[in-house]
Amino acid sequence: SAVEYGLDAPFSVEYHDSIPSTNARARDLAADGASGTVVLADEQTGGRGRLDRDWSSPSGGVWLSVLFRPDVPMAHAPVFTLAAAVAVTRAAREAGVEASIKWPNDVLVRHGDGERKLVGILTEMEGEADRVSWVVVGIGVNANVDPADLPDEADPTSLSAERGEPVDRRLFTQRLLEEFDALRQDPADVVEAWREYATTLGQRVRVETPGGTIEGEAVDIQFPGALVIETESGTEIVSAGDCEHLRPI
Ligand code: BT5
Repeated sequence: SAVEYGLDAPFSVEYHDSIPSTNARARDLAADGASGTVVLADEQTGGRGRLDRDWSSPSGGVWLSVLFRPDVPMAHAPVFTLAAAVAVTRAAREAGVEASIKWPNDVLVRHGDGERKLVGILTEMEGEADRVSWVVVGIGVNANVDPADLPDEADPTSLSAERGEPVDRRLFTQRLLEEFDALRQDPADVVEAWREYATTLGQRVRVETPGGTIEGEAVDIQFPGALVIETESGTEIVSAGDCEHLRPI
């Protein structure tokens, strides 16, 4: 059944009860020349994560993709993943859920020593090196979803599970999009906002990259989104796109 979204958002919103993937739909819209569009769905039947992993998207979530055409070089596009993480963290905290960010693309809730995944973000883009043609930022929020219906190897959680009651998805999505819209206009400010909510900084981490494993202390994040790691043999800088897996150690 259609959710009464009635969003007053800074984007035009295309709503679907069910769709294979909002990112795939947004890419199609990009190919047709659209911009400033949000594709929003109650359920996805073919949701995707990074590296073509499955993203489980049952009814009750906030599965959305923002399509826009920023005037930035391709190499700056990762900053929009950070912007999305900050925006969704702020919206979750306003909804009473103490979310924080794990580099590069997860928003989590800590429980004792453990971390449970609340949100995943997938940014896709196309264009020339000196200017992107379009960016699609896909944000998957386990909103009013029972974590038991999500793959348990990911140790998932949801807004409703954390709150003990459902969240108003319209309000939540509206706040998320307002925050994202403000941040995407000032990419230079995003990194500082990100640091405020990051769990990763100060941790000892192990990062799998195509070039091998990097182990050390995560000390900072650099514009547009690379992680700075102090290892025994010196400083390593890992771009978000090169991170296959990050584990606290
Ligand atoms: C991500 O990938 O975290 C990015 C997910 C992006 C999803 C959004 S939803 C709207 C838009 N449309 C799409 O088709 N995608 C975007 P990654 O870091 O690769 O994490 C994927 C892994 O998370 C999977 O291998 C599972 O282990 C786990 N997982 C799958 N579904 C989950 C869920 N709903 N909640 C928590 N963890 C999940």
